[in-house]
Amino acid sequence: MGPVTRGEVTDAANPNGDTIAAIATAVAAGAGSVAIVRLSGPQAEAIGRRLFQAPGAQRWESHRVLYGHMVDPADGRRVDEALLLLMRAPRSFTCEDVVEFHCHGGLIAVRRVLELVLAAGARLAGAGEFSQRAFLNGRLDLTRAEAIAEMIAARSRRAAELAMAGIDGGLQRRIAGLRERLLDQLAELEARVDFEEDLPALDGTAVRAELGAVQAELEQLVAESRQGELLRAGLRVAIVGRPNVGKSSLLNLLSRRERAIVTDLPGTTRDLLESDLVLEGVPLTLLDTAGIRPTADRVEQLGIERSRQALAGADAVLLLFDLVAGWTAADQELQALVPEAVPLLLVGNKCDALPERAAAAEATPPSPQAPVVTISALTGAGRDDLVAALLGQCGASEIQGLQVALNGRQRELAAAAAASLERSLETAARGLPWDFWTIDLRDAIAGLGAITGEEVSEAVLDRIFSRFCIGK
Ligand SMILES: Nc1nc2c(ncn2[C@@H]2O[C@H](COP(=O)(O)OP(=O)(O)OP(=O)(O)O)[C@@H](O)[C@H]2O)c(=O)[nH]1
Ligand SMILES: [Mg+2]
Repeated sequence: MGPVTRGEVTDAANPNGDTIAAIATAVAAGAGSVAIVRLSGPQAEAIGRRLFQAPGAQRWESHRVLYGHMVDPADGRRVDEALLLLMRAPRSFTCEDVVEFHCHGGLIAVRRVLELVLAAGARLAGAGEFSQRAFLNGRLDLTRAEAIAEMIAARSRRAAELAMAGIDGGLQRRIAGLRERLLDQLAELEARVDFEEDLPALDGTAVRAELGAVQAELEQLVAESRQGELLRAGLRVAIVGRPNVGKSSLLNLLSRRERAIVTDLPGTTRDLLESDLVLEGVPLTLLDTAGIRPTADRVEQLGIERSRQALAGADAVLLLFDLVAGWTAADQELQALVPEAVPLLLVGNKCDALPERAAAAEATPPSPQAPVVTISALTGAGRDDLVAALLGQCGASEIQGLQVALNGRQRELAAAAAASLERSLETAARGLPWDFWTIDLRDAIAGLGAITGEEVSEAVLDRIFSRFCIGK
């Protein structure tokens, strides 16, 4: 499939001229007091007029709210009391005629309204179809559309801020700026291919410097994207350790509530316990696990098996040990279970129970293979150091300064573009003629165009928007 054309309202986005509809708000019983059914397309207003009765002399004008009732045209019965918002093309999210019914939030009523809308000639929207139309009609570039989906999925305030920067076009401007710079160089090179004699000589060194500068900036964006990924997806952090070292106490400390049962009996936690929290803006799922030890107890064995699985599947591991007992052979064995690639922190707990803080050093492993922090899950001492060390180990400590962040799709394209520029620079270094330089340069430009949606195929678009939620 070839690249799609954007910018011609309705034609490109909506070849069949159909009108789509969906419930645009969260769908769960009792979840909200208002629910919105949204329609977009040429029939939106006609369907609205058919199903909505506005009493008195209210006028059907664009960007005006009408009060009235949703009515079933089959029997004239009122289905809900509602507000109607009409936004005529092109002044709407999709650049098409849009009608929104703001109904009462009950699930039954809003589904009934959607049924009426569909019976009146609208088609149920696919996932992300409103956003896809907005994109195809030139209302948004691809990075902004993706940022909207990220805003909806954001699990922390920092993640939402980053999504907002994307909605504002921060990423689009950055990428479009780099693409422009490459296009400038391409134009110079191509001109020399055709009209070398008529033009002033081209300074190859300057071209190479510019390509190199763009490449470096792309590589930096790729490197920073890891931080953005953490913000979007969050981290799964497993707390593991021998029984009674204070794992559940640590979970309670970090989640600031009595989430897990704590007792002085070893083997208290029998099953995995998850707690969602946000540390320094990073969303985190913390897993409290059953203490690992040899045991004949069947239930405890099953719990320990789950601990091992959690340990293997985590993005980071906090291996807790008891400072009073010191670092033991059993702790060392546990450490061997942590896969090498997984960021690991050794956390000495119960420092409050040591006679003096200096003694902690003697209780920690003699030649640690991972950073060591000492804390007290009981008093909270060392909590901030632990959080900083954990985020540092996971490469998340730069998150506060992040301005824009590529998602997975964008990162792949940016990395490929940087690699193309690298090849182009190698060609240049070998002293080959100008037209050889342009081959990889063109690929880099196309890759950046695919990030913003300037150059992207229909199949890729479908894949991107199908990840959005229905009604967006
Ligand atoms: N003095 C002191 N006691 C602690 C500290 N952290 C936990 N404890 C005590 O250690 C005991 C075990 O704590 P838990 O949090 O249940 O330990 P656990 O690692 O979850 O134990 P299991 O679930 O059995 O594996 C309890 O009596 C806690 O009060 C600490 O920092 N200092
Ligand atoms: Mg426990």
